[in-house]
Amino acid sequence: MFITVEGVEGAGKSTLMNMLAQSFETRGIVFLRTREPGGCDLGASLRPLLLDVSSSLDSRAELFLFLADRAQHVAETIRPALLRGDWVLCDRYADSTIAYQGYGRGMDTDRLQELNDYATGGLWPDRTLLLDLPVETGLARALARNGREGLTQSEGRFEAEELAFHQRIREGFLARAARWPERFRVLDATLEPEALLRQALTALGLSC
Ligand code: T5A
Repeated sequence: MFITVEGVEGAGKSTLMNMLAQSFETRGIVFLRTREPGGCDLGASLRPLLLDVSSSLDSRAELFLFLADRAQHVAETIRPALLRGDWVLCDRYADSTIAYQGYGRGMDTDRLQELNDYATGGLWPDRTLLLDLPVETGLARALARNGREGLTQSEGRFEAEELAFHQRIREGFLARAARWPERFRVLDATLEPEALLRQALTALGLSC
């Protein structure tokens, strides 16, 4: 089973994925945990270019770097794991490109869908957990976390965008969830982590 976790900045994806990973281990589910950008060696090299606030990337260059990461990530990591029969739990994937570069940056979403099809060889998730919450809440969480952990803005190029950008992204994710209801499950990310985990497990057809 190929599972992706999506959402706006600070939605709680990493926190939920930590809890899901623990739950899968307890159940004896063999799985691979990965993320984008940066789930393969190529992506690890691209990640600083994509996320560093000091990068000044043209939107199309940004798009193709995300797609290059994804193509390699699928070929090298995700598809082999699925062929072994492992579950794959991925933090962001193609829906992020369509939400951020499409709805956020204003690129043509149908074209982005096609480019993602090409980059991934048509591999789309079996289940996408969309963590939905007001963008102000997510950004505040991300900011508080960065402060607590003493992080700089070194990975904050998208967090630094204006509020309207993040709002368009939230709406874009919700539009995709409405278009593909059999794949998406929209979860209430304002819930406490334990309650959110229960929603996620139910969405994956697992007992709580
Ligand atoms: N991007 C990515 C594109 O533009 N196009 C693409 O194709 C792709 C793949 C990646 C950036 O790249 C963009 C999108 C992103 O801007 P990233 O560093 O990987 O950036 O970061 P994000 O994926 O955005 O993740 P975040 O760092 O914003 O946060 P998370 O993982 O969603 O949230 P998390 O778990 O770290 O939680 C944030 C804080 O909130 C608390 C946590 O303790 C933490 O302090 N928290 C909660 N608080 C209350 N209730 C809950 N349920 C909570 N869950 C977590």
